[in-house]
Amino acid sequence: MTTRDGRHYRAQPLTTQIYTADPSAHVFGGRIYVYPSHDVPTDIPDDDLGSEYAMRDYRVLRMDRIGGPVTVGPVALDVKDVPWASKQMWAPDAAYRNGIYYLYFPARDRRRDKNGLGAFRIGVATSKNPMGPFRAEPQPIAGSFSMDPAVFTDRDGATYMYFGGIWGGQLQRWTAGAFDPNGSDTDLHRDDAPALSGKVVRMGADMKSFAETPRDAVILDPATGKPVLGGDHDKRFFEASWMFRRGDVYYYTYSTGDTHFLNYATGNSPYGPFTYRGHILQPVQGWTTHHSIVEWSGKWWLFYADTQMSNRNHLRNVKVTELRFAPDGSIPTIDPFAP
Ligand code: FUB
Repeated sequence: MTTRDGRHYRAQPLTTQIYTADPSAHVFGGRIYVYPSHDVPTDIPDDDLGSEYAMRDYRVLRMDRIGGPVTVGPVALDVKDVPWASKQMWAPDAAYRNGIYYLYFPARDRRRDKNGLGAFRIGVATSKNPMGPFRAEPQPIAGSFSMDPAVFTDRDGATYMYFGGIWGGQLQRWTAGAFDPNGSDTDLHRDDAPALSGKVVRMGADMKSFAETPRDAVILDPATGKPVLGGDHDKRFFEASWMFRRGDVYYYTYSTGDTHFLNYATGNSPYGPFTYRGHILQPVQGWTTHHSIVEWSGKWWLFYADTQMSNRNHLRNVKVTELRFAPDGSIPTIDPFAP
């Protein structure tokens, strides 16, 4: 299929049954499970806070092989069953430990500040089935804030959550350690200062708590050896953290938001710092770009989303394509419109 202006889509939607975005893919028990956002139609106009992303529940996708049939699960978690959450069930992730599946998700806290704006928090829900249904903990994870959780378990069994996002993800409102309802809607407007960082935190053994205070996942500019600057929108972190390890290299990957790239930076520790290496994916059709990367059947795969089905920013569809590595570990940039 081609775009409205005649370009060729690299991949086709994994499902056309529902709108899906922010795909977090995992291999559990030899099958591939994708934990996406479940986009829904709304008349809410697009704004810098992402108000049009008014999602209310999650549904899990399952496939036996990449390219094979995709099963769309029933509702795995609904906002009405999350005691602390009010709205905007944004990008989730999942993990498995000792017979339990964990679903991590951001949502707006019901407790509202004086301006009526709920801060984003990150919650956790559990199930014995990777497709759910998941049962939510009554409170968000203590010490959590902002959104886009991505959970990574290292070879030594330690598990880390990467999270955060600027603009609608609110990281710019947390610089003083507490939520500032009067903070900027976008970023700090300090182009010559280090950019806001995504966060990384080691999880407690219960997989439902933070074992420490979240730290900055700092991205260094290879040209200066210093943190990427706030004004460098092609390189700086915006949202959509994802971590994977290949050999002894930790790949911290993320979206640049308003410049619409997926980027990667590498380091030798799950905490970073990470040195910026380049773009993974050129801009897709649609405003947001958000992904996951998994190894399956001897190859690496990039799950991402665009707006092929709707041509509307808030009604997305997830896709998958192969991701390759050069001999030096670099990732050749993928063109979402090339065959
Ligand atoms: O899907 C809602 C938000 O849009 C996600 O949390 C962001 O990563 C962006 O994809």
